[in-house]
Amino acid sequence: MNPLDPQALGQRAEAMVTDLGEISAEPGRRVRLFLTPEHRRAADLVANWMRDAGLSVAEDALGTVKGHYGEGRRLLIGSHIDTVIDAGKYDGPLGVVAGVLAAEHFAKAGRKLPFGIDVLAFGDEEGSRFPATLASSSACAGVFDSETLSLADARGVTLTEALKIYGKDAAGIPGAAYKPGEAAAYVEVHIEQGPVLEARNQPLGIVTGIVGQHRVRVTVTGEAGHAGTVPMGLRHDALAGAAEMALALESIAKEHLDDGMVGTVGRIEASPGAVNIIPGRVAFTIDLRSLTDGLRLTALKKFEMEAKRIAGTRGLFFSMETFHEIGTAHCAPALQDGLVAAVSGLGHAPVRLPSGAGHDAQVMTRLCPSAMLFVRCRGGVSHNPAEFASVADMGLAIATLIRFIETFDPSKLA
Ligand code: HGY
Ligand code: MN
Ligand code: MN
Repeated sequence: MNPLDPQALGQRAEAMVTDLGEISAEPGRRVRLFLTPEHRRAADLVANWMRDAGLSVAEDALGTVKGHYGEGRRLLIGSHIDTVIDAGKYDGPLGVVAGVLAAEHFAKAGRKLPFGIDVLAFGDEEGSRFPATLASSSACAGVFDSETLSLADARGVTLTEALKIYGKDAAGIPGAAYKPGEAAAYVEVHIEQGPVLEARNQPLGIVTGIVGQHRVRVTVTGEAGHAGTVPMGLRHDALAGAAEMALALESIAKEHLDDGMVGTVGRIEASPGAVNIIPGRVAFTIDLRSLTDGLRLTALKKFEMEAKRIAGTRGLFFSMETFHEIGTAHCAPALQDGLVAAVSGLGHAPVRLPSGAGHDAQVMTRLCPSAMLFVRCRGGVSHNPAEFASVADMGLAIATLIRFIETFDPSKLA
């Protein structure tokens, strides 16, 4: 086996993640959305990394950049290069950089493996531009929902139109899918985005499963009115009602802490939005997650009933619409064991843990056995510019990925 230098790998990863992190639509914060000029610049940077690493590069109809090494069934290694609004620089890019550096290790040595490696840079995991998420990995997994094409962003630009502007043709999306059997496995390196590894004082974790989630849009309609003249008892205040519903969501989620249930109202808009007008209409989002799909569905039903009761007592109208749902995905035990062996081989105690965050791996499990390697991040902070992973931990993760590849045997997977 070629010698590995985790520290050098970590330093290179930090430099690459930092370069990619400079690409943003806004000067003061990191915003890189699907099919935007920033996505184009990021994809071009990643494609150059892949070519320099000795990979051949292609791009599919949804803009996923694919770096190809070797022949035979594919070991897919990837993550996303889009971001949330005001993002950190590691969430997504670390997984792409890890794939490039791991593939380079074999390409530069001219190592012939009993399988090929495809490094994938997905353009839409966060769902920050269109009201859907995981579009690019869904296309690679052959499960892209064509209804997504008619979804529009905040400016009313549909995904179809955005693809055309980006120079892609939606007709090519089916061709983005790997053929059955072509992909032997998918592995994703990602920051943990939580506090567990830091609390356990361990650099790396092996993901057992990725929680299922619902994303729901709620609309509450009441009656706008003069903030000074309408007595409290005669109001139909949409915002006060929405606030009570948000608290109901919180208490429902707290009933299932043992299942890792979390409920979040991440965005709320009140109209007409003037200081002296009682809000007549409120729209807010719900993000509900839990390890057990059945519990999540029951909790959502319970929320809906509670929200209807609240609306009834306040003389409000209530409606809700699910715009994204994905079930809990279980990581392949054989791949988990391969990662555990690689982490242990590098002298670290492997921690197995679930992922409360969604990932491309969640949809790639529908294509092939999939697994994730988590990297400790400071304070568990993520979706925040303060996000941080150390050079040492990133280097260990890439060394682990290389060791995993050296022992990976597609024939051992069902
Ligand atoms: O929302 C998530 O869990 C992921 O970061 N997109
Ligand atoms: Mn994220
Ligand atoms: Mn991510």
